[in-house]
Amino acid sequence: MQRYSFSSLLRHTLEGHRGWQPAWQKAEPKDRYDVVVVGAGGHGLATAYYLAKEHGIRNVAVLEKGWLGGGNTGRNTTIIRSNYLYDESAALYDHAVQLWEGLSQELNYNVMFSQRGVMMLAHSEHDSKVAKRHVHANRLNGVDNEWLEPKEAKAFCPPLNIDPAIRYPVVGAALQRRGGTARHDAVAWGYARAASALGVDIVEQCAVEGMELAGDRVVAVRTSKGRIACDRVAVVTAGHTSHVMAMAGLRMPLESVPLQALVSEPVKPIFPCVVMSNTVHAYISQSDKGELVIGAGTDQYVSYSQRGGFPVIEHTLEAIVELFPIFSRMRMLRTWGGIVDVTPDRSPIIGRTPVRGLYVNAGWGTGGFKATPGSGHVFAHTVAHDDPHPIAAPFALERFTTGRLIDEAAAAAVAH
Ligand code: FAD
Ligand code: PYC
Repeated sequence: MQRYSFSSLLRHTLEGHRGWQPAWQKAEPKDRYDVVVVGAGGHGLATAYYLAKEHGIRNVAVLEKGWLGGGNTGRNTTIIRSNYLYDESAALYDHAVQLWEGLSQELNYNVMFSQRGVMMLAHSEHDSKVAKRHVHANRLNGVDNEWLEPKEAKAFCPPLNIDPAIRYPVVGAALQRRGGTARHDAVAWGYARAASALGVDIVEQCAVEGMELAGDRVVAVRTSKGRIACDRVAVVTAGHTSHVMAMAGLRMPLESVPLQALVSEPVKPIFPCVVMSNTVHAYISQSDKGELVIGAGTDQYVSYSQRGGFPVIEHTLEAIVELFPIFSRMRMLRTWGGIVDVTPDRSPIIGRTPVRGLYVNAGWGTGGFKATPGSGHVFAHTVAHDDPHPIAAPFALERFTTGRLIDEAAAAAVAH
């Protein structure tokens, strides 16, 4: 790995970065791979990295129709937590948090993981009962979570308005101290660099446009850069999963809807943690640059437009201003949207499909960024062994025929 001294950094800057070694190699596709990963978001890149690192499968291509990290990975509000209700989910999301805790060292790349605490507000008796149920279930699973009374919530997050007369009064909050945020782009870049160093080909501007089956087995993908033969295909395309899986004749239990976010002008450090209100679909943190990062709810119609409806952010900002009156005069700089793939039970789908050699990792909906390392880790195992990783097994596609759903609508926060 190339290292830079201060004088070489200065020289590179003055020379306009001429001769600067790229973090990952821009590859052109070969004719054949052992595994083709479709989608260079965080999950696809993490999958490729763990395939190479932990399973010795290095003849791997990651094909991306746009630019690396340009999907939901680069569009999300970066909240990380593992306070989900069911045992299966606690295992999956906490596996991810444990990997986050060592990820900068693992990748030798600073992903800026910051465990500043995620506090989820309760605004009614119903909310507080649901939140307390999550607190108890989490603790039984060894996942940290604690109940705070309004004054304790305010002590943890001083800008919070706990006046009981407001429209969404704060009656308490569930706090996961190990939760926090990470830098989304750095996660994609870190995994890309590490995977590329292990021999994985990362091919941008290469859309998968079709799949070739021989009987019930996938044997190749057709792309905008030509046909690529392969033994296995791992689809990790978030909001485009229904479209990609249809190329193999499969219909997915997914709906793709826009989810949007926005950032304010940067200000000095003022907001020390992450706060979410699932009832009003509003969540907020402050980036290291100083911007307030604010997220809204989903639009309630299927769309691939990568932008959301104005009434949705208007509703979110009304709630934010009421909960944090000190932000009422902040100016918002930009908004954007991403297409999220939502399952009926708000849990992901990870595993094999009825087509042999074809695997899918999708349905993370509004909440997959937090799972990136864990998702890639268990999916790589599943693809490498053609057998689900024990943590991934409950999340197989078959649950929609057996009825063993994992209903995380309350924990999924914004996808209900
Ligand atoms: P992506 O990053 O979307 O990667 C999929 C890639 O597949 C894309 O780059 C796409 O271009 C590519 N692709 C699609 N079709 C093809 C094709 N035919 N050929 C080749 N490539 C293709 N999650 C959290 O945990 N915390 C949050 O705070 C949070 N906030 C969010 C806020 C917003 C506004 C949005 C939109 C999402 C949020 N999420 C959050 C959800 C999270 O962003 C996603 O679940 C996660 O990033 C999905 O990662 P991915 O790698 O699976 O998908
Ligand atoms: O899943 O924690 C989450 C989340 C926050 C904002 C969007 N999703």
